[in-house]
Amino acid sequence: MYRLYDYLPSGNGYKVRLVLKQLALPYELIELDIKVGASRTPDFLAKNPNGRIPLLEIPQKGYLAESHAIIAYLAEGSTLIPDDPYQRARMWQWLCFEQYNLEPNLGTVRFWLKMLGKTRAELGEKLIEKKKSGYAALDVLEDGLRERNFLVADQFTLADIALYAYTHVSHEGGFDLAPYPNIRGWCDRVSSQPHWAPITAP
Ligand SMILES: N[C@@H](CCC(=O)N[C@@H](CS)C(=O)NCC(=O)O)C(=O)O
Repeated sequence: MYRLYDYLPSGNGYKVRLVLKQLALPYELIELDIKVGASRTPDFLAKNPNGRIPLLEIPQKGYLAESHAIIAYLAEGSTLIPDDPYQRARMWQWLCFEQYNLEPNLGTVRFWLKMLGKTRAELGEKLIEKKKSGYAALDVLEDGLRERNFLVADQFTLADIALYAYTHVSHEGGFDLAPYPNIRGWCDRVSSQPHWAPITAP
């Protein structure tokens, strides 16, 4: 059975849990409290020298880090990855965008405000910059969803799971999705998929 090292509020971890659920793959969850450095212990660093969750332990193989590497491994051969090479590349385009433009802004602001309890005054200019970049990423996502049910190939893929993870909880970082009707409709479609579960569900 797979073993997943994770922290339930993590959007990166949530992507992996959603794919495991979607594909009905059984797994054991090992929860680590990253707020108190549980992913930075010598024991965990021996498993993932980058000191971060999610980390998947694959029987007879080893450890796999990085949410998008993990979900691509798990979903190999399923309908969550388009067959057509161009559509598959477009899925990867969104996955790369998520890691470079969306998660570092939406995810980080949420972590600072909700998980670490930092105040806006404490964060100052740093927060303003992250909010600006986060809204720029939301603009791109809103445009990418124009007249589309899902991001790629009109089918539910890893791109939807990965971009949904931090977007649907972006209000916890103070982002307002009211001006983004395409994103809001898409979030409803993603959460209506069979086997969907809320972010903190083990
Ligand atoms: N690019 C990585 C990012 C992983 C990451 O940033 N994990 C965070 C939680 S979302 C973490 O483990 N932070 C704890 C730490 O850095 O000590 C992925 O997509 O999995």
